[in-house]
Parts: sequence; structure tokens; C-alpha cells
Amino acid sequence: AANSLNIGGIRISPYACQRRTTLKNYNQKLTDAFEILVENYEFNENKEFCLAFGRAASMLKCLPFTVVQVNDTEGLPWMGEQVKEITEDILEEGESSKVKAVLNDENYRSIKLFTSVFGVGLKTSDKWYKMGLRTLEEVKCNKNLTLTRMQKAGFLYYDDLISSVSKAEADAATQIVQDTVWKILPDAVVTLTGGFRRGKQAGHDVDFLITVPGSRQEEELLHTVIDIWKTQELLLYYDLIESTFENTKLPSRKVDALDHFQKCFAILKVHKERVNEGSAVQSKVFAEEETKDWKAIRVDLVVTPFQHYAFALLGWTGSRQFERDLRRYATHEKKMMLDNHALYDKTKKIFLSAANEEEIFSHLGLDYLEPWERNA
Ligand code: TTP
Ligand code: MN
Ligand code: MN
Ligand code: MN
Repeated sequence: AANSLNIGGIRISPYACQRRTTLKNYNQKLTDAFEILVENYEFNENKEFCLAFGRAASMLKCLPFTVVQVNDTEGLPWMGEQVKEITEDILEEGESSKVKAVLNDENYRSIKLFTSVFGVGLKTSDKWYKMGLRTLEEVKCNKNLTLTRMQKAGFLYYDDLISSVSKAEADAATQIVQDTVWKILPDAVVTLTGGFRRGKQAGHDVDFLITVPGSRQEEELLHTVIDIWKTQELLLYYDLIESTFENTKLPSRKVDALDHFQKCFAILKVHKERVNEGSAVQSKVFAEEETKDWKAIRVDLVVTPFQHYAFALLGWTGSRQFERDLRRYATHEKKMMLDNHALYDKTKKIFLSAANEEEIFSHLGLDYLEPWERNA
């Protein structure tokens, strides 16, 4: 079993899948600082420190109290020397000079800015940085660059996409997705996943999982959805990725690898009149000057065969840190392999099926965690 520690009578496991982590974070000052370092280590491809600060941040998020002195973290997993140093600075000086230095670092600031554009990843950002580019204006004006279709959409809808998606906007998007999907297949199950399923009030996109019980009718579904949205002029951008899934394939070891389900990364045009934010009066006042009555919203649609639905739901609900720890737990504590498609028992050499998330937790010998307890 996992070694776990006792702090003030609270059992704290080194695995996020054995901790209940709600959105109530008593240590946000520390975790925000750690997450800036994680981001910077990610940009510099320092995997070890990336993991170290990521795990420490995730661990502090589950504590039911605010850490006020370094002693409070005594015996907690993942509080290594580097982490303790930063913690001490923040608790004693109110801030960390190392975090401040990152926030002022030209490379960090540029990469952060460039990757904020939809379709721009680390590789492209690095290239632009090495070309001497520092601002989005400089990128847009540079005639030597060829942008992908995705990046062009990213720049075109930048202001909308950079502003976070509210719960009300996610609900409006859900209405659009459900209306369209149910028009085609009334039996289809449409589930909101990602951060909004974990109870978050805002997100960077809206994630959906779609399945059809007891049939293989789902294969054409996404194509039809796209056709309908095109005629309704609701699709600002889309990239449809066909399924590459094979039933016999063992679950992937790579935590951040894309899954093999059919999916669509889209930008949806959501009209403001569809968004129920209780500000209808205000928006009417501005309606005359404002010609744009819609917002571009990033939407991820994933379609799964019904027998893989529970695994896909567990995988797409997140958080990323929770998913990492769940897979690490399966591998190291259970000799099993888990990914978004399946769970494989290496000892028995069999796939373990599951109709819902509870059954997956149970196969792994874990207490069930509700989606809102997975905010690790
Ligand atoms: P995200 O939408 O990136 O993250 P989020 O919804 O938790 O937060 P945000 O508010 O920023 O949108 O991903 C949701 C989950 O889906 C995350 O746990 C990772 C998982 N995921 C996959 O399993 N496969 C994929 O191909 C992608 C893109 C995400
Ligand atoms: Mn999301
Ligand atoms: Mn995200
Ligand atoms: Mn997403």
C-alpha cells in the first residue's frame, strides 16, 4: 500500500487520487507561486522540478488549514528542500524572490504570451523567441512567418479566447451541443467534463463527452454535428480528428499523450442572448454601440464507444494532476495500466471493464472521489 503520513490526525497520501481536493484552497498564495515555477520549468523542459513543484502545489490544495509556518508542512509528502525554501520565503518575507525573478524574466513572459494564443505551443513560441520576437504585434507583423490555420484562428479570436469562459457561457454552449446532438440521436449521452464538471465557475474552454448506449451509431455523429453548425454559421474553427483506437491496445504509459477517440477541437460562436448571466438589462444598453453580439468560445468534443465511456469520463474530468497520480497509483501500487480507454491488470493479464467511474475506483481499490473532490 501507499505510504501515508499522519498530520494532526489527518491521513495524507502522496497520491492525489487518495486525497479529497475541493476548490476551497487555504493555501492559494503558496500554490499560485508554485504553479508559476511549474510553468517556467515546463517552458525550460525541466521535468524533475516541474513534477516536484506540481506535486507540492497539489498536496497543499487538499489541506484543511492555511500553512503559516514551515513547521506546519513537517512530514507532508513532496515537501523537498527546493519547495521548503520557496515556502519559507513566502511565509517569512511575504513573497519569493525566485518567483518574482521568473515573473520578470523576458523568456518566461514571452513564452507565456505566445502560448496564450490558441494553436501556439512551446516549440513555436521558442522559435519566435529565438527570432527576437517579443510581442504578439511583432508576430502578426512579421511577413516571414507562416501561421497554421489553428494559429490564424487563435489570433483572429484572441480577445474572446483569452477571457475566461463563465459557467453561464458553458451552460449556453451545453445547450447548443445538446440541441444539435439530440436532433441527430435522441439517445445520445452528452456530458460536460473538464473543469466545469469539477465545479469550477470559469475555464479556458468547455469540454464535452458524447456516447450512444447500445450501438455503434456514434461514428457519423460528429460529422453531422459539424455540418449542422456550418449551415447555422456557428463554427468559427474546427479540427476533426478521426479515431485511431484499437480494442486490443494496452493502455498507454504516457500521461500526457493524446487519447485515440474521435474528437473535435472547435471554436463556437455563442450569441450573448443565449447566455443567462442576469445582466440582460446592461447588455441592452450597450447593444447599440456594440455590433458584435457573440463570443468565440473554445469547445472540445470527444466521442467514445459506450463500453469505454467510463474511462473517457474519468480521464476527461481531470484535473491533470489528479489524472497523473491516478495512473501512477495504478502502475506502482496495483500493477495495472490505466488510460482514457481502458484498465489492464498486468498480473491477471486481462482488461477490467467498467460501466461507471465508481467501478474503476473499485477495481483500483480506491475510495470513490466525486468530480469536485478531484481538483488536485
Ligand atoms: P482541459 O480542458 O485542458 O483542462 P480543464 O478543463 O481541467 O481546465 P480549463 O478550465 O483550463 O479548461 O482538459 C480537461 C481534461 O481532459 C484534463 O484532465 C486532461 C484531459 N485531456 C485528455 O484526457 N486528452 C486530451 O487529448 C486533452 C486535450 C485533454
Ligand atoms: Mn477544459
Ligand atoms: Mn486548461
Ligand atoms: Mn479542453
